[in-house]
Amino acid sequence: MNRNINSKKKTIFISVFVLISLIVASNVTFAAQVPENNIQTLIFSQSFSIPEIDQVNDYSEIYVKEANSDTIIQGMPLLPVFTKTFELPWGSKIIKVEFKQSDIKNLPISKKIEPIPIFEVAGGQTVSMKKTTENIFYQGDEVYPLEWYNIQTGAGINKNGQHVLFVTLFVNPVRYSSLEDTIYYMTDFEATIEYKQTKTIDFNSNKYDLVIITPEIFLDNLTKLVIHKENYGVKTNITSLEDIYMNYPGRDKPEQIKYFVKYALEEWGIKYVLVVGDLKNFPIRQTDAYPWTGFHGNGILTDLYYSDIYDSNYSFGSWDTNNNGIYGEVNFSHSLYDEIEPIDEVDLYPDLHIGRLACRNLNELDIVVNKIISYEKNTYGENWFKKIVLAGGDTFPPAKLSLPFVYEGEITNEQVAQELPEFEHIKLWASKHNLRAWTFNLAINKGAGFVSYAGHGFEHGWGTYRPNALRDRLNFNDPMYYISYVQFLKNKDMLPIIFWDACLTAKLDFYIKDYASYFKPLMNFIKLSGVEPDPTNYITCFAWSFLIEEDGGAIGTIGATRPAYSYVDRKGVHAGAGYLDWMFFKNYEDGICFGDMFSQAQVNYMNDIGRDYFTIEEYIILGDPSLKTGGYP
Ligand SMILES: [Ca+2]
Ligand SMILES: [Ca+2]
Ligand SMILES: [Ca+2]
Repeated sequence: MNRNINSKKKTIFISVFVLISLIVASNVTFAAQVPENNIQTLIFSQSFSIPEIDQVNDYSEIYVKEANSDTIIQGMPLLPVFTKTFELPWGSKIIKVEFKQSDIKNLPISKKIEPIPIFEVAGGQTVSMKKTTENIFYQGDEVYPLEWYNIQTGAGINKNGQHVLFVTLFVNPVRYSSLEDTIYYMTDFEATIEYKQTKTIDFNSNKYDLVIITPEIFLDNLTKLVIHKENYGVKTNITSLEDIYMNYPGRDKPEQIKYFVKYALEEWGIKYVLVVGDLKNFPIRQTDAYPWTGFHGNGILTDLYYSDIYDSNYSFGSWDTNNNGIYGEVNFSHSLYDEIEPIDEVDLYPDLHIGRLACRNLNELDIVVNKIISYEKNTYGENWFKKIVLAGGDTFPPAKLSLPFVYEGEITNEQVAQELPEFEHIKLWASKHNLRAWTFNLAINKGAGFVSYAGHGFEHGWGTYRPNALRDRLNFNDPMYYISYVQFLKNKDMLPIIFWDACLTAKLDFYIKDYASYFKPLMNFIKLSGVEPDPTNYITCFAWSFLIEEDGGAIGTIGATRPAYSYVDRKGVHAGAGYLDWMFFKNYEDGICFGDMFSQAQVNYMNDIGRDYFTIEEYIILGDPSLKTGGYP
């Protein structure tokens, strides 16, 4: 493969752009000239207010005004974090980091600092949150977090579609000793980062914008979509899987596909990859980053594998750096601090945008292709588009060990709503008594550009609790929605993009035994029959069912291939599925493509919180990533 690396002009352009954008950001200075040895320097400083201490119930809560994030390690103390992300030109390598903090001061505290809840699988179906100071940290003499700061790098695309190196500083302005009942804090710091350019690639060949990868059986029926995309100036290539398997190297089929995507990125300058087929027709990567093995599957299914091409050293991201055939390995055997240790180096920052049409057959493909064409042609300027349906309830009622009167789904919905001030907000909330299967369908039938549901989810539907429910299992008193209700959607051409901030809705390997786990008689019947069901006999999952609904449904959905967690309290959304949900809508702007919104949500998540392998990998797009939201003018 010939790589074009001689585009000096473009490299200079990007350096200048980054220089300007960073100087505009507060408190950042750059060396004005590039010295001869090519080493550049970035200096960033920040002051912090003195920490405020609040006593809430049995715990102390710590606030630092300038902090923009929190610690998120389950079972450990909840402390403020300050994060700052820099975008360096693609190919930059960090040579040196210097971090100088002010003199450290301390304050005594009278109550233990509030622990972060532990998410546990409870009742065989859903996940509960448990707050406890059982963690060995609370009895020990360590100071937490262990360091004043750490730094994270990843190679990916930014909001403007440029390939960059993300460099994020995570600073802990407050550290805590439980044994001494004391917090230690800084009032300012200065960080100096030296870096130099080690590599360049010209990603701007502009031969194609979009590559559709499909098994041959779907080729002919995709011609219509290619013509439509070309008509709107989206240069589209279509390549068959059979071709890729003949011509590209790789240890297995997903790796061959990934090498082809890398080729298309470097030689053609593509931005979008659309893969076509369910798991029988198009493979997916299974990774190890799943904490609840055996509970609705083993390992995580993810298409991000195909779009995270480079690691932070700009090498091909194999996701199996120890070469043992297990991808995205992590160590969940909790150390003292309950941290997840990566074993394989996985970058996770997407280098292009990906989505999947999980078609089982030509009939499903034709339905979805027709919907995409009609959506992009007819949506522009329609009033219905500027509405968002926000659905949620009390995701973790007191029976799930959460405080009363904290309605996590509704809190998440509210944060999403604030990101879309120009949209009409249709709130279907358990606390308003208007969240029901029929009100959900009615709201979609009236037309909405987006739907955000935050609550519990299954392979075949959703359900959430009424406020302060005292039961720990959902029942018919709670708002519930099943896959069989999708057929009653008659929203025709008014097709929303739906974010399922919930477990399992995109479990592409859904099969009869998953279903039976909810219905004991069916499970008993399977056991009695003595025949082990075929796990590759896939059933249509909930998120996909909205795309193949002919009279309406959705134009695209985002869902989890495995159970998910969401960390939300009365102060807002901190991590997990809810954070990704919030970031997805935060990235909406007029005319943005579906895939760009989602990739930037992934980037924001990692820059704000860190590499949460579980959440970032398990969420996938079902739909066309190059879909123009709101249609073409
Ligand atoms: Ca491995
Ligand atoms: Ca990457
Ligand atoms: Ca709650």
